[in-house]
Amino acid sequence: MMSPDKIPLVLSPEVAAARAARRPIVALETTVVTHGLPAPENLDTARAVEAEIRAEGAVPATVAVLDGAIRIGLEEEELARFAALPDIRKLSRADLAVAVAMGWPGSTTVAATMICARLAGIEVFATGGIGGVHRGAETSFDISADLRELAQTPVTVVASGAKAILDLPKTLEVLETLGVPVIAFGQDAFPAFWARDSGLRAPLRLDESRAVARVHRLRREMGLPGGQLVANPIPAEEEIPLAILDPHIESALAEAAVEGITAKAVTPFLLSRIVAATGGASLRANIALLRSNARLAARISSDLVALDQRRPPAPVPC
Ligand code: PSU
Ligand code: MN
Repeated sequence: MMSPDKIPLVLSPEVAAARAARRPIVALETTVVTHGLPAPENLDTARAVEAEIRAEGAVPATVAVLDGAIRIGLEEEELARFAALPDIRKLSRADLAVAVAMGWPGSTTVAATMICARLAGIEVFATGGIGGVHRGAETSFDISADLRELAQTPVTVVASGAKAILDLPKTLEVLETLGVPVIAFGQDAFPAFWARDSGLRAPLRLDESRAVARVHRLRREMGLPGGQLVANPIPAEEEIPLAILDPHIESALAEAAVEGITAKAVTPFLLSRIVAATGGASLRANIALLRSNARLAARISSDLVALDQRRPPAPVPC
């Protein structure tokens, strides 16, 4: 049984005010800041993503574990201080409570951010790419906890699909097994992060943020647990086609195998190798898609607020 009063959950003044006023809020993860993007672009991007959400009339809530508390919403200086700490752990479902109890600083993955968002009553979350089934999972068993979290925690996650460092067909199969709606936004193809088209068709497609919000509400009313994955393709001007990235992905994977990288270290290792291999290009694309996902998430969150405010029409007097 969840007892929110016993959980050290600290909302920033801005997020607390937004909650009280029932304004739209969008959660943001911090593993992308601490383990996904290089400095100094990581902090610049975090700020730019928050600005996109504000520009759409919503409030950003950046999530992290700091000083023994789950923090929902960080001031700019707090985030900079947090990101500069030594040994920030990458926290997923398994580690979140341990880090809070032990006072370890930690950034939240997609799975952990969904858990924290739900605790804070936030229903929409924007990120870049979700974790998934790694290539070779049939022997390594490396499947991100993000997938099961999508199956059990009622948060809509806006991401540009998943990176092709993963096994995308297997990732889609597992999401289907788990009953997670995978909704391509505005196109038929499942996007592959830097590329708009993974070559795979997404199981579902919606073209409007309002439709995503309606489905989110309907799932709750039907008592269906879990969230939904909204796969938003990178803006066309910024995309890097798969053919250009594939060789870099292959060599990053080979390097990970040679160096014996496993478990939590796999995703950050591959990400850093690909940024290095593509120079600025993949980083610019990464920033563009994060901003674009933040805008879409803000619109979905605003649409949810609008749905909740819609009262049934007054009865016709006779
Ligand atoms: N994919 C990206 N960038 C990221 C991540 C994934 O393109 O920064 C991060 C996210 O926080 C995601 C996590 O939840 O990595 C998945 O890690 P793992 O595969 O260890 O579950
Ligand atoms: Mn893993």
